[in-house]
Amino acid sequence: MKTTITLNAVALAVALGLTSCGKQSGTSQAERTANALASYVAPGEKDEYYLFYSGGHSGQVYVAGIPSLRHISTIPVFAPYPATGYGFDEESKKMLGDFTWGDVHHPALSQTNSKYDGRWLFVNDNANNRIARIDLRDFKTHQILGPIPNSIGNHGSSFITENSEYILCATRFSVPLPKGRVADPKDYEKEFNGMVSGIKVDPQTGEMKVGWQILTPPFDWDLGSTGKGPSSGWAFWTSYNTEMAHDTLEVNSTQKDRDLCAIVNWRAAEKAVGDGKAQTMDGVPIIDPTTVSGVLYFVPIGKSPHGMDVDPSGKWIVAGGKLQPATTVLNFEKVQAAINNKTFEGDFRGVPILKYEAVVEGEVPVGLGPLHTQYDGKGNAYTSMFIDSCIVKWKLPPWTDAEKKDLTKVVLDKVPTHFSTGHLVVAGSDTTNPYGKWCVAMNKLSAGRHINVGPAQPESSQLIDISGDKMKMIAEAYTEPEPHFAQILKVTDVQPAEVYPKDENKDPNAVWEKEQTGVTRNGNQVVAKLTAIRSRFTPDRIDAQVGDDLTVHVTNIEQTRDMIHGFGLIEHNINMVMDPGETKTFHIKLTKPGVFPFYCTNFCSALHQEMQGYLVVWKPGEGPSGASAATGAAGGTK
Ligand code: K7E
Ligand code: CUA
Repeated sequence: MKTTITLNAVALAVALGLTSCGKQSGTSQAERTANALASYVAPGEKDEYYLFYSGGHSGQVYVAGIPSLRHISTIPVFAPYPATGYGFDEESKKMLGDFTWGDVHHPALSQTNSKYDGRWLFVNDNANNRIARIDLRDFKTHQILGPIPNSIGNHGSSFITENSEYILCATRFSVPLPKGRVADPKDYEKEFNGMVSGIKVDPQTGEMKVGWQILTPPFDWDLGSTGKGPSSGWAFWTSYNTEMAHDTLEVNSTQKDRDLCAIVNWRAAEKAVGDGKAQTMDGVPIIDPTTVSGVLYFVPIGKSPHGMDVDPSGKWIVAGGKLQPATTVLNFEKVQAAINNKTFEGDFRGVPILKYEAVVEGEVPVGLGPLHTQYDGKGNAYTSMFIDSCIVKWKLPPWTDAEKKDLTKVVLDKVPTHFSTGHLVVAGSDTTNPYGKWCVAMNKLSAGRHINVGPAQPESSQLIDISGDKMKMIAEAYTEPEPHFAQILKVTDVQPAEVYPKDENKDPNAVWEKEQTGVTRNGNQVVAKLTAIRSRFTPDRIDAQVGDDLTVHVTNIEQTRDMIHGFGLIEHNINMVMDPGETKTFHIKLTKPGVFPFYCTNFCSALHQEMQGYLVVWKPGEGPSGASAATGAAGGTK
């Protein structure tokens, strides 16, 4: 209770700009020039890295460049995005299903041998329990999996294993399972459960499916991280609410000094399922760790922790304290020894709790509100401080005896951020080979540091040079709500396509020649196949009548990069956008008579404005024979 009040007071002070970690010193003209040059990408030059950051409840992923911090493009994932026609054509509409938003928190680049392989980017949806796969060949969403059965609040995800075998997810919320079962929240402890899910990724195609799940007590699982090297095959999550409160969580879930983190042996989970030790619920093999041992362990971490990040060596696992002014460093070798020697301090519902003192290397006094930790691969850790509003650089173990006695000695540097930093990202931190060099702080408050845009303000991102002993604040930019985590990928580590080659277009309704185009009728089914090329649609007239089911396939037959055409249909809420070589389809029921122009929505040429046509919807029984009788003439109904 007391902590909560203090915390709120501090948070308020931060919100008012009253406190921050260290003073922001004025910069000299020489420093300003040097900083400007460090992030300056001259016209015609290119950034060195991609920054993929989650768009939070916008449901999207944003792509920026580093070091410029310029926003370059938006990849729509969980929400329609008319700019690229996403959510309007049949394929993307089907992927979105019944939802028009999602809450993206943690993007994860695919890995091979714990290094980015430049193939896919996976993102989670906290709100509707989904995972999406973006293909880095075309920077587009190709699959949305979910809602995942038996899983509610897909926040502790998406954490990828060393060779992209699995996306691992843990639930933020607990409910009575299977979904649809109802119990009184007062019976939370007994009736509610959380879940850890292993989402299997096809190594060739990236196609995801739910592999297995591990039933957990109704703790609120928080951030997680996967192992590598010595911790290969393991994964780790923090939790809050091991109090198992079901109301007023602000108070009731912050009672204990320590919460239990989960240590999961995902290879053992996979094996247990193979050995037939799982029971099926809602079609998914479920492992109950109270009866299947070796899959799940707990370790106490103080207090209401948040981030949980494995370092590039795979030996050190760092938990952010959130309500404790320290990060906790676990030593995986000690974790392994404690498991082998059964150094437990009891159990929770049959799951062993590792003895805290046996597995902890130390608590590093980084300051107030440590959330997330990243690494540069040179033995340094960087922790974001929500309350202190700064990034703290500190030294990972091994520590000297003198350092062990006084861990303030391993805190090396602090740089103020503005304000209330959530996640931070260091380039390649979650691989065995971080690129180092750059860190981006993603701040929750921008507190009027930009031109006034009214009561709601954007988030801010700040670029920090971490290549030297001292961190250097270089630049800042503003972003749409709301970046949580991000991934940084070297531009040379990915090879995006320039166009969709014609031979690869397997859409049975693709048309490339005028002779293949046209409008055909079968009963009340009207099908139009169009080509789009600078600067015309062929055909540019579609006749139909009220009551018809109209299907329109448009193929962009260009094979030139960036020659994009749109198909916007007036007063029908349709806007498809076709990239070069792409075919898209929409389907509508025609309910109102009239003449409805359609036009190219994406500027494509000097005669872009002229790229238009008409959908003529006749009243039943009216119009030319083409509207009511079967047609199929090349060039459309005339
Ligand atoms: Cu810290 Cu969802 Cu990763 Cu936001 S979470 S900050
Ligand atoms: Cu085609 Cu504008």
